[in-house]
Amino acid sequence: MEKDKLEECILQMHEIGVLKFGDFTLKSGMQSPVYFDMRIVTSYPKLLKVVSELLWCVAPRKAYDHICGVAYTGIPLATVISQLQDMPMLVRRKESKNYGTKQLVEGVYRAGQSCLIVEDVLVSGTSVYETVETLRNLQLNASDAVVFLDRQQGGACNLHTLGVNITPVVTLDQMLEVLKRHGRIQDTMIAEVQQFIRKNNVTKIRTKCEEAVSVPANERLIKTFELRADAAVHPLVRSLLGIVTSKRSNLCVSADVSSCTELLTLAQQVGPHICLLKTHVDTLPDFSDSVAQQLRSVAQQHNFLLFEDSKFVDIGATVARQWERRGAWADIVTVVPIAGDGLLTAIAQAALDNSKKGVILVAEMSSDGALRSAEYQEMCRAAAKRFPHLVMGFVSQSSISQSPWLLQLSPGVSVSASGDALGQRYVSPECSVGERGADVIIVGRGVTTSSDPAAAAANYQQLAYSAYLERVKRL
Ligand code: 5BU
Repeated sequence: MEKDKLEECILQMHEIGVLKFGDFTLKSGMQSPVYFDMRIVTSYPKLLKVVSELLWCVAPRKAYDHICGVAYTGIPLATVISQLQDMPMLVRRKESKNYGTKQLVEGVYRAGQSCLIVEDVLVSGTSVYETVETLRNLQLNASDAVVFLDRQQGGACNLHTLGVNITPVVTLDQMLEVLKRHGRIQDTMIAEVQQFIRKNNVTKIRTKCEEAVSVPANERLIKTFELRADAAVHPLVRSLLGIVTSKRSNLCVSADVSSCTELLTLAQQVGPHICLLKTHVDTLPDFSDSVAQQLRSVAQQHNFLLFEDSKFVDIGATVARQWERRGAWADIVTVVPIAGDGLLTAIAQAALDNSKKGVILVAEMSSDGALRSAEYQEMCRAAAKRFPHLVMGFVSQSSISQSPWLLQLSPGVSVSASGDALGQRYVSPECSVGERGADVIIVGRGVTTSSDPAAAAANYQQLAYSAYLERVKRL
């Protein structure tokens, strides 16, 4: 995205009164010191076009069968994108007509087609979700949304829980930063707005059946790592949280490199900044016991644990055979628990000392189109309950467990990219920890492709740990 274009757009929005500071009542009834009134942008056609272009820039994919704006302000924005990209548009009514076809969605579409949703401002995500629900009822694939401003009040996380990926052009914090840099806003106002956001960052979406879907201030997210270490069932959770607090690092670097020499070099470089080093040893042709031994000594030297992303998924008997090469050498392994208890039983038997081995269950992946099934997540939670001395937590993208003695590890984190060409999706460290509930972030290419991996790791370390401190402070 062009930074200058965005800055100019923000400054113009401030000039024409899109962004107002004062005392406002939001749609939800909440009192807010800041209000974003995008409706008036339609009176400024050039700005409307720029906003629409910026929105299209953050769309996770570059092709959809349709585009649909959330009524009302999302509609003109979607219209402009539809024109610029030559992409058919659907119009969702707020109420269905009681004459003619009585359709809630106007346009020509087929079941199974994809639709990008466009919104102006995100608070709880309710309006976006109403549009998603309608489109999904018509069997359209409505999993991606873009929004101009994310007010950072939990909407992105709420939507994510419902299988909707929303990407903002800008967050309120970023907007304030631009206004501050250009002398448009006083520090006292920034502090007031930030305090308001911090106090009101948990919102709820009410689905049709009026069930509250929310990001509750759950026990896992409220408690500090120190308190959670004391309450931990698994000794390795205690050890890991001890490392996290003593090194002030909740960063796991994913060492996705091509050779064992590179692996050992990277481990030395990032060692001081990480609590975990994650590997895929099946991608390293020269991995051997001796390399495992060397890695172990680097891990000891820098005080981190070794985490093999084995994704064991087979029947117990097969995993028992895979264990020697892909599991035995590491402290922690990943498991996809779809094959019943045999697999975890096999690991419990194969690990010589269960207190020194840990399993992380893959509950929810970071990539585009990944399974997000409530039934599967429940299977993961139940497996964790049945194997409390083996399972340390989950890899997931949202807070699937409230248990403070279990950990949430989240990959798909980058400070600069929004995804890769093969479906990986990224969020920032702040979003992963602050909004999605990660305890530990997992970063691969964000570090490995940097010209200075140590500095890149130090940056992720700082961002993720600050986001954790912020989370426990605010909840
Ligand atoms: P990246 O370079 O930061 O995209 O690497 C992420 C790493 O985490 C990579 O090793 C993946 O195999 C791994 N990963 C992931 O990206 N998403 C998931 O849901 C799981 C693992 Br589980």
